[in-house]
Amino acid sequence: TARAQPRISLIGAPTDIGAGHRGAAMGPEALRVAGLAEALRARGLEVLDRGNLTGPLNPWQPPRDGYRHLPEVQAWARTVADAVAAELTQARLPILLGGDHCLAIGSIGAVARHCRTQGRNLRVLWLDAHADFNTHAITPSGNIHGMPVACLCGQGPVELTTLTGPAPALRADEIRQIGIRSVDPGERRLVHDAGLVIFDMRYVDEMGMKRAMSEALAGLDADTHLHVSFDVDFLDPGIAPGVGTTVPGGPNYREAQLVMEMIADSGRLASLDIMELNPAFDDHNRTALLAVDLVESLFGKSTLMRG
Ligand code: B3U
Ligand code: MN
Ligand code: MN
Repeated sequence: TARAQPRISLIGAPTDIGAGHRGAAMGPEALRVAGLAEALRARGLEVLDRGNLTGPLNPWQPPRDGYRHLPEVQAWARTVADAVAAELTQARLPILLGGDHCLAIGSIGAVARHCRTQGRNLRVLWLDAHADFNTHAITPSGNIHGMPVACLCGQGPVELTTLTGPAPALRADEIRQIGIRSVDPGERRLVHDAGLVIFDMRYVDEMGMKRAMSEALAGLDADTHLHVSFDVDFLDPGIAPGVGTTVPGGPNYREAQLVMEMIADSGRLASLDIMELNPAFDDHNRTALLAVDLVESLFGKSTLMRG
């Protein structure tokens, strides 16, 4: 049976406030130039581009007490949370165009709050080279884009852990991480102690992406809200050079397509972040075009009628 087509809202968050390199602030425009809205409309989806949010400029300061730009990150994440919440209230599917990954504290915080008030189950798929589970005590950089998962799970500064309500916004058992291949020494213990379920590249190498994704998507029910937080550095740098922190050995094109197709087949996708795209590192917008291609598959482009 045909499912109702989601009504999509694009929300630009042009900032690199939580990153270690400048340039992710140009991500939203690069995704627009690569034709994101047009590609989704060509799939028959209704798409509204809400334009860009605004927030503090990047003061480019060293870390203070283990955090770079904490007040500015809080301001951006709050604005993102409000914008995402407004779309969910209108039963629309928000796509956050990052911007660096610290903003997922806002988007996922809003999604989690929405699910709690609606009594819906929540599953977050975190596609990333990094676990993003650092804290001020163990971060090698002070960059808050390395901390959003910890913050969402209640570990972090009160300014970020209670952004959208009482901490924790998320339970670790609601998250599945895929593609992980860079975890800092102190972070290793934290993700273990938190009980995060991680399908790292070792797992993908041994078991295959199909198995990893089947397990990551297992247990969704008709009422589960599925949120995908797609850090573009998830992809192998050979196909996706346009990110600030490349890590070799990521999913190739076929594996990435399979990830998106299996999510599409679940029929549960209800919100999405596209994060860390950095046009300053890209080659003629190649990585943005790839992200658009993958998002088309996420919305069912490559799915044949089966059975
Ligand atoms: N784990 C490192 C590097 C990093 C995390 N996320 C990104 N880079 N994009 C850190 O600084 O926390
Ligand atoms: Mn990330
Ligand atoms: Mn990353």
